[in-house]
Amino acid sequence: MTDEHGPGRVTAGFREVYGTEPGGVWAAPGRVNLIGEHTDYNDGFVMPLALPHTCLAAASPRTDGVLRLHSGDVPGGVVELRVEELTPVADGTGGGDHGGWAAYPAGVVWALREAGLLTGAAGGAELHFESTVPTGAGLSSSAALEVVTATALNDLYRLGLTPPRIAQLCQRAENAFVGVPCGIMDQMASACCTEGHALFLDARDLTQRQVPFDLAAEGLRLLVVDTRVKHELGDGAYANRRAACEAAARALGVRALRDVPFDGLEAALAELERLGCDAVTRRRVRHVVTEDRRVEEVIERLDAGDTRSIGPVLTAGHASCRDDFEISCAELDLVVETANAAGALGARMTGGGFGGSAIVLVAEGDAEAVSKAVTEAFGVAGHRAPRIFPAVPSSGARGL
Ligand code: GAF
Repeated sequence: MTDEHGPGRVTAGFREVYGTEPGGVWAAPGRVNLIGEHTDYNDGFVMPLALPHTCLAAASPRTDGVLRLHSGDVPGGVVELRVEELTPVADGTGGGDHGGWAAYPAGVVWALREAGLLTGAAGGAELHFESTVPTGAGLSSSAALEVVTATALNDLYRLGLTPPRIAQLCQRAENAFVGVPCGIMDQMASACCTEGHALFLDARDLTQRQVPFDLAAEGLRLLVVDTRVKHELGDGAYANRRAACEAAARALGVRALRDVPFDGLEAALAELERLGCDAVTRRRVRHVVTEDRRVEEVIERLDAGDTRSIGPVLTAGHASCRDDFEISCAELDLVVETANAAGALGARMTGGGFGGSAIVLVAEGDAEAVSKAVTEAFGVAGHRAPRIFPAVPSSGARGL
């Protein structure tokens, strides 16, 4: 990372805002998900990798219980809150407006307090953030903001939290304080990924395996294509997908859809039909169960040292997101179709859907032609030009 976007710049930003030197500087990355979409809240499998793009925080503790938050990326001044007064949106007290972006770090402080980790007068802090994770691109800029906050406070207050525990507290912040019903993938990716690896995660018990993912050694590249669209539909539709999955699991008498085995899928779908469950919900179930299987397939192929062969599995994952889970959109479909027609090995949407980004697996020698084909297709369709960059598997949250 160049110092232009590194510790020097965020330290200077902190100094300018607060007039003192920070106690330290921390970084937490955004992510792309290689495979395993909308499986995390079904207790299933995911396989994200961290991007080189990070949210940086320069921070110092305070002893008066005051929390001061400032972003170098968002216009506006310092947001000042009292730790003991932080109130989640979901408790019915009407504390809904936490000031946009500041709700994420404030929610993390709230979650630490609720867990009994910040007590008494302690727990105040001053933080200044600067991020290179594109926002609204489905690349987990919010999780990066949460995880960098928790990682900084963990060190400043010597809380002794492990990266998975940090991820859980950040998910709690987002679910209960901000009010977004996300799963655990993004926070785990930001907290736990390591350079040169994808993270194979079991979202039920958080067991994880770092899977070597050295694309350059195999003459491959993974491109991120940020479509630069975010459809309004997204927010309510995420909660709606989650509710449908949970209802189907209840109807089947299992704890989560992860408990429906791949070879028992047809029987489970027939049982749901018999119970009067609608065709849409049955398609949602089929996506989740087949997607868990695709994660296992990708793992098997990577373990066998055959990265190229994961391409068709990625493309099949996209078809399932598009047709069964219905979370794609015209722009994402256009990336996948165009990239594959132009010689990519496979492509799919990544993240929550309804816009955001796609990933494209491509031989290094074809990367330019594929990028050009996608950009041209966007021009012809009248879409804004997409932003395309390589996903280099990078490190999770850390002190700098
Ligand atoms: C979003 C959520 F935050 C994740 O938890 C996950 O469900 C993902 O959408 C879809 O796989 O990024």
